[in-house]
Amino acid sequence: NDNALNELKNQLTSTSEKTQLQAIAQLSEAGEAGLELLQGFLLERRQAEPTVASGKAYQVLYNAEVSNTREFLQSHFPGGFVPLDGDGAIAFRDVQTHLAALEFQEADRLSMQILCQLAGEAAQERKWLYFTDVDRIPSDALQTLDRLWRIYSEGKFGFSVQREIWLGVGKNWDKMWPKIGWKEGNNWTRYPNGFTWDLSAPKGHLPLSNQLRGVRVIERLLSHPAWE
Ligand code: UYC
Repeated sequence: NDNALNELKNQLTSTSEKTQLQAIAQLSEAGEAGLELLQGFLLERRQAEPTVASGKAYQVLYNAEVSNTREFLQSHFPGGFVPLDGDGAIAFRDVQTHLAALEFQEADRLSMQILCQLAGEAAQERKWLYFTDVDRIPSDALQTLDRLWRIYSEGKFGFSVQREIWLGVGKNWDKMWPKIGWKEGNNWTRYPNGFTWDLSAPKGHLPLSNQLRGVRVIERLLSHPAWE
């Protein structure tokens, strides 16, 4: 009813991210009226910095499979919710599309591909990063990838999220791995099927960084000047 919808609409503007996310989840199940409120929410935030709440609202609408909603997104956000332009914009847009569609495995693969491309010719050919390559990756590229991962994951995924956890365990990798679901006891989580490719994953689970050649790559990624 109208009262309940109005209450949810108010909750969308809450300063608590959790309250916002709860309201979005309920609106996503409130039929066309709920979707319309979410559309209004996105329009009001079109010029603002994308947030976990606005990213979630976009994701819900993107996956709603309602033709009005599809037309709305197409006319107001034809290039995706986060405006991406400049060098390599197409690759970032691909990542955004998969994240919006909750296709986290493909988004993960493409993210690592972008990092290799930005890290120089050697890394691009090798298709994996050597730790000294990481410093060549521009901060704004890392920040863009991180923002995309965060806003389409309810704030769960992204390098900056991993960095907070890592700092929280005193940079101790042995404590880090089980926390983010990369190791259980003595067993490494197996790529790809051991990993959890949805939002039920633990905080910091994605994006992945292969540990086959040691921790120095992720160490450089999480200590990059981009996060200062
Ligand atoms: N893999 O185990 N991983 C691969 C992870 C390890 C291994 C790719 C993450 C431990 C091999 C990604 C973890 C290990 C390959 C990840 C993990 C291991 C491979 C694809 C938990 C054995 C085949 C991209 C830390 C004990 C490729 C890529 C190869 C692939 C990610 C084995 C994203 C987060 C130590 C044999 N693993 N990886 O890098 O190079 O190839 O042979 O971390």
